[in-house]
Amino acid sequence: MAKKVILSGSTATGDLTLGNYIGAINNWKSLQEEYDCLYFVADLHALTVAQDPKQLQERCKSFFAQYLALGLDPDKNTLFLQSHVPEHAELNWILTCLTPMGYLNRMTQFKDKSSQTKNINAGLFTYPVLMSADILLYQADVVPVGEDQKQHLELCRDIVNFYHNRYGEKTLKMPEPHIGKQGARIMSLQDPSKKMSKSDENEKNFVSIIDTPKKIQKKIKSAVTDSDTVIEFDPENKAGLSNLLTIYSVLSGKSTEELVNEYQGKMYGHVKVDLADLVCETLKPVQEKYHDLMKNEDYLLELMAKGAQKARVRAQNTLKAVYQDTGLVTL
Ligand code: ATP
Ligand code: LTN
Repeated sequence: MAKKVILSGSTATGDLTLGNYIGAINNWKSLQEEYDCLYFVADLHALTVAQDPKQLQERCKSFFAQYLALGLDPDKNTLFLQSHVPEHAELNWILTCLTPMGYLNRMTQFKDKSSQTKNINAGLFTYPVLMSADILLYQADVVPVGEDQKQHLELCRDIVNFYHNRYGEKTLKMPEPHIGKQGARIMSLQDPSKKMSKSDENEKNFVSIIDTPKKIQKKIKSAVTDSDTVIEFDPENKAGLSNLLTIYSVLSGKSTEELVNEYQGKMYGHVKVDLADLVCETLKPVQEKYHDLMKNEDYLLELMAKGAQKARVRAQNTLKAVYQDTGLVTL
């Protein structure tokens, strides 16, 4: 039987954070043995925020190297850049013409992001439609994402329903979201009421996977906790400490209860020191691999080209069927 298709991506708006690693990439990695996985760098999505062209170009290469360094295997998966497969932008247009404005108006990520930005572009508003195109081009069965993307996945499912009602059910597959239980939402280190984001203006809010050990130590030690001293896992009343315990738990493989027992009678500072060491230790081999990869740009570009070629064949098949369904003349 054919393997199930898994697809996911991350927006190239900064370096990957511990949140992305724990909430997404770690999960992607565990799926690569059993499934037919496609993972891409969402560089077109990054353009919804003003980007310096030179910086974006460098970042996309670095981002791709970060995927590889975190353990995504280019032989087991299809790894590519979104803009290298033009069918994403083409299907995006067809789906934009099917999506009611009212549905997009409900998207909370748009509301959050547009309230923080002065110049809001139409791409930020239609962002989830491009995301639907990404998924539907490859007939993905399952889309592993963090909790923040759940609403976008629901919109994608609505779009599939619209499409099925208008053009029939043979071309587009209905995708299912897959949201990991633990670590689905890692919070900001300075403001544990909001999620950790790689594009956060304040870099103290996140740990990037390529931060130096010194920076990692500093950021974790200065993470905001409460003024109490009792070690408890209580995300509502002790959001800062609980966030640190969640990260600790995922990276160590111990449950949060085990950690709470282990640190009973100790101070928050002890948790921070040990966690900072664990994060540095976990990221050490990742960073070594990353720096090696970055020394060899030709190799990175070669892998990108191979990934894009594999992805394109599949994307073209779906797009052709969509063009036929919608009444466009195909040659
Ligand atoms: P941006 O700051 O540009 O919004 P981001 O850090 O929120 O970026 P995305 O590229 O939007 O990251 O997300 C990539 C993947 O990582 C998605 O599956 C998303 O759900 C997951 N993810 C992002 N932030 C977190 C987080 N704080 N905790 C857990 N998972 C996360
Ligand atoms: N919007 C996603 C990144 C993304 C994505 C996708 C994830 C773009 N296209 C398709 C899954 C499937 C985010 O995590 N911000």
